[in-house]
Amino acid sequence: GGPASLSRFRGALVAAVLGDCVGGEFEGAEEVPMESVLQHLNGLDDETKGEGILEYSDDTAMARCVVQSLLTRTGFDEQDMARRFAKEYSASPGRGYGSGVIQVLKKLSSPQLSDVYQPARDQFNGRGSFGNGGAMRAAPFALAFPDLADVKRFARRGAMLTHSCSLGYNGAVLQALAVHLSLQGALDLPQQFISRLITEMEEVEEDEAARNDARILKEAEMPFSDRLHRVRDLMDRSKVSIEEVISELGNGIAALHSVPTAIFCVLHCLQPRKCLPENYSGLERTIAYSLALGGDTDTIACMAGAIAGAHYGIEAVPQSWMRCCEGAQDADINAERLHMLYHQSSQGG
Ligand code: F2R
Ligand code: MG
Ligand code: MG
Repeated sequence: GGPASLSRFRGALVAAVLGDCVGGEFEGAEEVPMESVLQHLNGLDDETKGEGILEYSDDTAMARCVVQSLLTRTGFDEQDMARRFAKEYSASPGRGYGSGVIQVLKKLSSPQLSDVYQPARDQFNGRGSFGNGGAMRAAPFALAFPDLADVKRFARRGAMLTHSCSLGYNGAVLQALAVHLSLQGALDLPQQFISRLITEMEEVEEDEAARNDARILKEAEMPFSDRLHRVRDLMDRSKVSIEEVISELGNGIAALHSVPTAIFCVLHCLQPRKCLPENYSGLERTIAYSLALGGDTDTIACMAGAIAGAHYGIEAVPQSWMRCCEGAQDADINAERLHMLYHQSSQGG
């Protein structure tokens, strides 16, 4: 489809769920042989397996809250979104949430709470979380707002409900930007895509609070921009090993060690790769490659899935994968609703 087509919206939201569901198998594993990944993915073609056999985790649970909130409120409403996060956690606490964010979600359910951003600010002795929990649920912001400034602003504020450290919320901004650009067809020109992300993030990271957090955490002055430069360097190389990707970009639970990695997975898998089956679509390649990195596989595959799905569209999603993953059908329906909201907004309605 063309820029911002329905197929791209469906691809983005559905593939994020698939990445989370199929990635759960390997989350936390240090080494994941590609053979094991392909065996796991081939198993999804087994017709005898029931619907929704692979459960989604916190990544999808929170993204669903973001989607429902944006649709119900026809825009960003922090009170509503915070209430949905808290309610979802209390209804299904066993979705594999980060150990820190649980405190925030419990506090958000208090009727006495006057500032919904306060619990996030109290995390980690007032430093806030730099985990990737804000980024893993950021894709819907790109699917709700056509304007780039809105995508950045609301992805940031949506993440700050749980992640007040700039190394957490700026990861969400970067993920939402990547989905936004992919939706416009920007991955047709990969070099321009990465350059645009670098330019945007350099502007985002000019901020005093971001510079201060980076200093305290002893990271590069502009941590995400720095990692995106590394992504560009790796893209330019004819051969890159999984070990090099992990050592240059990371595969961990911090937004800084997973959002640029997810972006690299998408870029690296735009072409067929020797280690991956020839019959795989670009979307299948991206998800399989994300799992083979090990570490935070559900989240990296979820974020890479959203960016890749926005590029390839729903046609690249295997039906068998969709049948096996809890929440994939719901995502498909919600993508259509977001597509309507997005196009209403772009017409000024
Ligand atoms: N949590 C997991 N996976 C491991 C546990 C699975 C579960 N126990 C099970 O077996 O089912 N996955 C999910 O968590 C990630 C998103 O985490 P989020 O929402 O960012 O949480 P949190 O707690 O805010 O941060 C995660 C950890 O990062 C470290 N951290 C963050 N900020 C820190 C800071 N300022 N100082 C020190 N450490 C900081 C802490 O260890 C946090 O617990 C996704 O992978 C999702 O899939
Ligand atoms: Mg998870
Ligand atoms: Mg994870």
